[in-house]
Amino acid sequence: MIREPKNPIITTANVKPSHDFLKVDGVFNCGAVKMGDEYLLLCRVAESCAEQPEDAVCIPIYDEVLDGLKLERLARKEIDCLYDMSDSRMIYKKNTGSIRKIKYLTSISHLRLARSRDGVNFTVEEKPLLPFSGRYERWGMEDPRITYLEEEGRYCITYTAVSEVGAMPALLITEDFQNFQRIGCIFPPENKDVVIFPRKIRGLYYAFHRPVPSEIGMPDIWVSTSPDLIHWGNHRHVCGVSEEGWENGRIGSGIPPFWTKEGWLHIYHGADTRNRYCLGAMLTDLENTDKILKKASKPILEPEASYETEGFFGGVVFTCGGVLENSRLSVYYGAADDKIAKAEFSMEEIQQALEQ
Ligand code: MAN
Repeated sequence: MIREPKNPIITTANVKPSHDFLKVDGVFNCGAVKMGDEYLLLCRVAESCAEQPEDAVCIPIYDEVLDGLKLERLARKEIDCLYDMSDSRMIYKKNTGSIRKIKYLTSISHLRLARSRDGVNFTVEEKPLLPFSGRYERWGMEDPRITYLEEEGRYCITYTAVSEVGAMPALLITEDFQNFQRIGCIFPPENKDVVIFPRKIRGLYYAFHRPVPSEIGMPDIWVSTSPDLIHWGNHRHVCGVSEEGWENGRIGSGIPPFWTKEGWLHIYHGADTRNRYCLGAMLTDLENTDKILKKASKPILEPEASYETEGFFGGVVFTCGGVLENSRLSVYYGAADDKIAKAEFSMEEIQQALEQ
């Protein structure tokens, strides 16, 4: 595995805020695709208020009635008694009994395209790819994945629509990254990390996803099928978190799976209970996609470089996209929830990792 020497390849310094009253907190977790001779990264850009007033903390929220951003004001004098702000990503409401309830996110994310001819030097577009839409995106759009449907010549973009009623996977379809068909939310909350397979199997679309049960069960990876990309069923459990070690907290799909002769190669993330995120690899059966043929026991990428261990939320490598060319897999990943980095793997070394 080779970390790109120019890492991190995209940072907040490369991204213009979407509004003059916002600042960019992070550019990370990007979907990736090669379209013609151009590499496209669809990045998650997280923004918060550029300047906070003395007496309040302001949080940008999309208001679907106004069809624009509004600011939620939390009075500073109330913060200590009402909210737990110890996690840089979210604000919890204190004293809600046994359930730890997220009250706000500290930033709002949108999707932004970055383009490159060489897969390393990217230019980030000046504006969001598309506006927020509807009440389920009030807290933003996160963690996009791109699947090129080989037989149809169109791209599926899955992302997490976030609002106070939950985190839900939503779907956009495009042929050109200019015109989009909004399919809306395809799984109920809480669910994240949806990746659609690039080919149909026995006439059906397939997707891995990650529901979050609140009582029985754990945040594990599941697979479901659909005749039309809208209605999903036939839910099957694929892989659970481990009892101990690097993936004992939560797991979720990363890159849409790659078809190989031996099976679907699936790069995913695993976090421990202390929220350290690594990348793992597994191979699932080409037809019975809930059957794991091989699984690497150790992570294929861990947060070790300083840009991975330090940042908005340190100790995180999180991928949503990669490009496979000539038996080399370029994995684009979010590092510490505020920048984008790249690591290159040969298919041989991934094969070897799957055997161990
Ligand atoms: C969440 C994910 C990502 C993020 C990680 C680490 O579970 O949805 O958006 O990168 O946590 O903070």
